[in-house]
Order: sequence, then C-alpha cells, then structure tokens
Amino acid sequence: KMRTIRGFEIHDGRLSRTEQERWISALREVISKAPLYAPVTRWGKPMSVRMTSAGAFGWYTDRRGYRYEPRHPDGQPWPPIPQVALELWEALVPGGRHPECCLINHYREGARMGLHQDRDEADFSWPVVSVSLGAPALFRIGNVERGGPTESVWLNSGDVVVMGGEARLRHHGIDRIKPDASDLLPEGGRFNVTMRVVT
Ligand code: MD3
Ligand code: FE
Repeated sequence: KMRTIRGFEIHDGRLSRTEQERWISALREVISKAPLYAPVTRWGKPMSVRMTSAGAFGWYTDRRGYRYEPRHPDGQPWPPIPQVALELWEALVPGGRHPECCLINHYREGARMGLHQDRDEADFSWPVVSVSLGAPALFRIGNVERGGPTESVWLNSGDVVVMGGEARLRHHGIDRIKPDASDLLPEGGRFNVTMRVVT
C-alpha cells in the first residue's frame, strides 16, 4: 500500500471514504472561520490556487514575499488545527513535535502550482504530511537542485504523502487536476492539506 518515489512516501488510499468525509467537514468548519483567498506573489500575481490555514501559523505570501503569519489576511487568528489532522499526524510521526501549520490548498479546474521548494520552515528535519481530497492531481517530483529529470504521479482522493529525509527539500508541484464527478465534493475541485512544523 505504501510506495516510495525519490523519498516521497505515498500511502495510496490511506483514508477510507468515511474518513475523507470527516476531513471535508473539518475543512468546511475551518473555511467558515478563515475563508479561502487567492494569495498574491511578491511579483503581484494572484495564485490560481486558493488557500487558508489552521494552527498557530499560516503560510502566507504577498508583495513582501513568502513567510508564515499568525493571522488570516482579515486580521483574525487562524482557527485551531482539526482533531482529524492531529490524529493522522500522530499516526505517521509518532512521539514527535506537533504540527504548527495546517495549510489548506483548493484547486479548481485549471489551477496549478509551479515547481518549488518548501523552505520557509525553521527545521527541515521534520517531515511535511500531505492529504489529497477530491479530484485527482498530477504531482510532479523533481530534485533538490534546480533542473534535472522529474517524475510525475497521480494523487487520488484519500492518498497521504509523507515528505521527510531526502524528499523534504525536493522541488515539487501540481501540473493539473482531472475534473472529477465524485460526490465527495459536490462543487468539484481538489483540496490538499499539508501539516507542518514551522518554528
Ligand atoms: C515536498 N502542495 O502546499 S502536496 C504546498 O498538492 C504544496 O497542493 C501541493 O506543494 C498540493 O507546498 C503538493 C505535496 C507536498 C507538500 C509539501 C511539501 C510536497 C512537499 C514540502 C516539502 C517537500
Ligand atoms: Fe510545496
């Protein structure tokens, strides 16, 4: 059930349909308090992915650049990390630190995320855990240094990926999502949730 590609541990179908439904209701509660918004890069371009966060810190970008912030752009603190997320983290990273950021990305048809590294966190020895929900997404995995060959893998609803060790600083991105008719998300699209230790 678990496969490793370039250090990415992919747990296919880790979440049952019932667990996925529990995740979606938890996400809807977070989003009701901290609405999804389209972040703007330091070059002033809105991202096609909409985002929000839960936890002590949320990942943030605006014309000042990428960073973690303790508040939503509306000025409110981010809502607490849902219990279902803390439980999955503890199952995959037992006895370690707890996540301080739960970043929620929402992809509509046509949304994408270019190849990038995640390096705004203080300590890369902690893994990032990612949960995919809704439409399948084409995930591209690259290298630690820029350039070189990449490999692509489809991430499906209920898949969980653990990025630790050599994978933690690899370039990665989402090329596209596949329009999905499943009834998990009647509005369509895809959620990706990442849990991170930030400080
Ligand atoms: C590898 N998200 O939020 S999840 C991101 O599907 C991000 O929304 C994508 O890249 C998405 O930064 C891909 C897989 C992922 C997430 C975080 C990582 C891979 C990662 C952090 C470090 C290395
Ligand atoms: Fe990333």
